[in-house]
Amino acid sequence: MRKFGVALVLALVWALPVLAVAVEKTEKSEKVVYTATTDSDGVQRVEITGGGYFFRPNYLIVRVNVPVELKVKKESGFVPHNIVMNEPAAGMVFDQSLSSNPTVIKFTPTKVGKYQFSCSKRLLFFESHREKGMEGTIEVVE
Ligand SMILES: [Cu+2]
Repeated sequence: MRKFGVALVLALVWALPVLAVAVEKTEKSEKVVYTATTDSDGVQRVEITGGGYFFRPNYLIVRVNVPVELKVKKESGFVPHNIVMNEPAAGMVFDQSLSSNPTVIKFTPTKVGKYQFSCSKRLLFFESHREKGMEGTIEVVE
């Protein structure tokens, strides 16, 4: 009985860090939706912050055929990040490194659908930033 108790405690001690990591991962990939509105000058302005290892918001909803100005910046820290999308058929192609000074990416989405963006950085043989949670979606709607 006493042996069983010790084994149980050991099992819990081993499991806790695993559980903690699992929870952290879920939080990182939590979906944060932002629906763009069109300013009086006819532009949809959206801001995205990237960091280790997330984009916030990570799900944008924009109108088709209305220009978008995507202001991107990086959370403070030394790890380099970028934001990449390669959807020429939908009018959205960019590859922008992120810095703490915001940069504006301009495009006009031309096709309804859901398109992925991500960070393409990876340190050596480790998981890519995308695999760690640095990805998101632009949903283009009518
Ligand atoms: Cu990154």
